[in-house]
Amino acid sequence: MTKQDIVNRLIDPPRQPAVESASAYAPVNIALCKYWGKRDEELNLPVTSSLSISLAGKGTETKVALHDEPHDALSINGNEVSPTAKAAQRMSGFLDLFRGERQRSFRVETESNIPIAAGLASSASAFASLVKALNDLFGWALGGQSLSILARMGSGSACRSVYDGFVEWHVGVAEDGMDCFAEPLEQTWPALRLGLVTVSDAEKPIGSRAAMKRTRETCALYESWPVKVADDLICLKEAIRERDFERLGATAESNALAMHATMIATWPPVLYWLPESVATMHRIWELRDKGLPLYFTMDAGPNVKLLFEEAHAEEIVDTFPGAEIIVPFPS
Ligand code: 2P0
Repeated sequence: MTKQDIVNRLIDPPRQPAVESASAYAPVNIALCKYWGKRDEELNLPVTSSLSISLAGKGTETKVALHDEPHDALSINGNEVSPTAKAAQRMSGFLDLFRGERQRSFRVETESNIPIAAGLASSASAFASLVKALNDLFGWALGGQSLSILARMGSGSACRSVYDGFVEWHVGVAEDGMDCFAEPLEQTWPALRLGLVTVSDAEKPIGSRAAMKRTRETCALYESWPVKVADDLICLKEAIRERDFERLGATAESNALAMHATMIATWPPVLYWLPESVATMHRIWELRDKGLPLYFTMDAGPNVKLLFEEAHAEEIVDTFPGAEIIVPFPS
């Protein structure tokens, strides 16, 4: 099964654009229960479900149009990107799915307000916003499930960035992945806050795509990961329904640490933590021992994402003065 087979099922053969150009926005997301490992690398089908929270105001606006040049053009935050650069190649590879028989090329302009150094996966908001913009450009009128499936084929976690708020990505069972898409949860949590603690903005030693593949192939602990995820998803959804912050925080932190444990037990090992990451964890645990309801999550990098509620924002900002505070459910 190829990506093109799936695209051909979801959309009519490419036709003339419905409008001259189209723009769409998508937020980045941070997983409270992580996606780590694929059962199908071509279609980005995961081993487990996952659950994230979209960061309303942090994301990517993408404008797309067909153009008469022989090759695609990409600009990021106003700067033209060389067609040989990794980001341009990855985008063009994805756009190949939508060129049609005339092999048309595209001009894509993206503007992101994501703090580059904070280790947020900009590919998630980039692919989700690109898919939404293509939907408007060609007038496909696809619903959320189909948009999520298309975004997933650009980057797995992009399927969650199609929506705001809490989002669950269903693992599905079908070989073609047609039941593997994200859906928003109905609940909100206006008092919830995230704090981005940037430990390092250096390039990662290994990208998450390669790291999760290596984990699946060589980690003896990996068979316990889907068991952990199944439990954590139940806990997180209950915590969200009941607005039980301690349970939400504890489950998210434990899930992130379990994901990192599988990476560390991979060979060659994958360890994204730096000494400052570990120092930040100890600081969080100390504060928690003293009664502050503060938890963290971490992704495929050294930076730490704080989880807390509005009532404790002042104390947390004082302790982590460099942290960027995010309000995922703005009023
Ligand atoms: C997540 N990560 O759930 C996990 C936690 C990183 C750590 O989703 O290969 O960029 O494009 O499907 O989506 C990063 O993986 O990987 C990721 P691909 P993606 O947020």
